[in-house]
Amino acid sequence: MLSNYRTLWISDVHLGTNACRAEDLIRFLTEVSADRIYLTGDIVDLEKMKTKAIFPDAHRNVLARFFQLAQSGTEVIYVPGNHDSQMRELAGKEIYGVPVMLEATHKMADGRRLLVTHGDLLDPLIRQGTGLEQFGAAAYRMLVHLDVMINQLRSRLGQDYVPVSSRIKRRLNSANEYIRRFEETAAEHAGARGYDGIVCGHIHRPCIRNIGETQYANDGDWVEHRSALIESQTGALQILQWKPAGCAIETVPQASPLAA
Ligand SMILES: [Mn+2]
Repeated sequence: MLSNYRTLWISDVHLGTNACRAEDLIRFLTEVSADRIYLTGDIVDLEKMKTKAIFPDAHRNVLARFFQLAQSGTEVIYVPGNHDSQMRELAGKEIYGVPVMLEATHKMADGRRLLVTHGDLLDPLIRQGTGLEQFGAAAYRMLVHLDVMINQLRSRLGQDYVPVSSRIKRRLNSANEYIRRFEETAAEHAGARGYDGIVCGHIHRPCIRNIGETQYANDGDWVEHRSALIESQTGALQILQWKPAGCAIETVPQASPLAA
């Protein structure tokens, strides 16, 4: 059964690495359609491909699907991230009907304006207080990378993914502190520029919450969470998660803010 949404945001697919859950994303895209799709960065992991490049059929099929959608009436917009930052040089141009933009402004059904950006450009804006907080940021980035490596190993062994580090991440207070600061910085940045909210990816943590007056939304990733953000036809934001076990899409309850 195909659900058609007003808008769909997908990021952090990391095509070109074993960590990418390309088959799941293809199945997800057969169940979900949207009038407009934002590809919000780290779609192809050109960074990792510099050292080791894989590109199996499933990965090609994901790209083919996006271009096919763009050719057949879906508005597809590509906002590159830090792992596909080379594509930022194509900003202002189109690839097979997909415009490339450094950032985008999304107008919601209710008229609110959201800044759409990958999120890596926010990292330098995050106020780094103590050494412990700086450690948290570094530890978090390392754990995201660890997830990718464990996942690669397990898929080589033919086992499904176990998000070991997501448990560690949740327990690591300094990493939680980094996430909280990232989310707050994102909302502050968008608010200061006159936006009603922000949609980003980058930290691999799906979330929808209000921070002050500003809407913060993160579409997650297709390495660990297999998640996407949608705007319904009536303008409600929601996170969808693909559950490979049941081949089903579940809606994720609004993420509770992390403990301060
Ligand atoms: Mn990123």
